[in-house]
Amino acid sequence: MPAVAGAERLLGEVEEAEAALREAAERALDGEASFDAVIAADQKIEPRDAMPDAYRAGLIRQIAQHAHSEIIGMQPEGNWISRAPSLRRKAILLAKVQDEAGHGLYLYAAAETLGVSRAELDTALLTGKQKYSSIFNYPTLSWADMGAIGWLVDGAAIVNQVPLCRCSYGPYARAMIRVCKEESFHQRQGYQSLYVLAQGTPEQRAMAQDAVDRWWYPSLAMFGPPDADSTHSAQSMAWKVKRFSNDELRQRFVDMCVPQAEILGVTLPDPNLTWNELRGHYDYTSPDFDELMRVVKGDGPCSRQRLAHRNRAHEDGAWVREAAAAYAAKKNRKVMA
Ligand code: FAQ
Repeated sequence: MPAVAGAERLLGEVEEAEAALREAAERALDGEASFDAVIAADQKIEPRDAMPDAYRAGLIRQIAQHAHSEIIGMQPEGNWISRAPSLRRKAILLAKVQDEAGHGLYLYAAAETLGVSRAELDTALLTGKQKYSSIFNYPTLSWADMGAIGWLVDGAAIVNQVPLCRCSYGPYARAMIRVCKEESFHQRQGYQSLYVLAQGTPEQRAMAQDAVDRWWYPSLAMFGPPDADSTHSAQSMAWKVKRFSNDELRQRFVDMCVPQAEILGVTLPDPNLTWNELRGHYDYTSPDFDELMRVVKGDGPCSRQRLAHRNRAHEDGAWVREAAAAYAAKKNRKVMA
């Protein structure tokens, strides 16, 4: 591209960015009326925009829980990195677990734009003040669990998270785009891994079926309580943070999994799974929501273990944080000099 055209294009981009900043500043002055107008127009709320305190607090709650889930979610799979059956599977699993750490970081960064610090978020997780997804409180008992988690847990995460790419808060929506692309890759690798087992020896087939039997209902519970009991859904949907209700997304997940299970050659552990012509959906048995609430409150099979492990890892990493902070301070001093 000729230099002049390149400079003109750059100037155009700068002017566009400045106009967006002016517009955002005007919106901030306008306060609540502007917030309502932005939501009604299906546009994005940005960090410098005025927003109701409850919108800010609700987003911090959801984004933080989501980030914590990605971080704690590394544990059940990390358990199998040293026991993967081949170098190829080990490399894939390592990369997947690293991706989850990355997702946690994008999400913590998105939460920080709302005025909460990373240290506050860390403390809230480590002390159990803020929660993380129920699913990561279940144990990973066999290698087939890696396939089942990829297929079902990442599958449920995608169904829940694709609509979040259209969430009304800009930094969260943008973080979700990349997260969803990576989750989609995770789901396919899980499906492929489970498919290999499901076509294998009788022992491997039994292992695949057992993993599906154990992960099915906890995966359904990931979508949260039924709509009637959901405390945040109505407000969250009015603010276009959530685009679909818990039950709508759960149904979408069931409808997606039934044909996939048929191709895999595994059975979903629900005798009531039947196509309902009238509804145009599969009927299914709901997960045990009392169990979900017990797990959410910290009484899951691995809840204590997961939090203790996270606390140990945080303590073990203290020297890395200190070294990184000292290095950043040194670099800053050089820039100022
Ligand atoms: N676990 O009023 P609602 C992943 C809580 S990432 C724990 O319906 P809301 C990637 C809820 O917070 C998985 N708590 O709440 C991966 C609220 O509690 P509070 C994480 C739950 O927010 C894959 C109360 O119950 N994904 O898997 C759960 O409107 C493989 C009442 O519920 C996200 O975080 C639960 N399952 O809807 C990583 C997505 N369900 O705070 C590694 C973003 C409900 O009032 C390996 N979050 N609660 O005390 C969301 O979409 C929503 O927050 C929902 C819950 C749908 C989870």
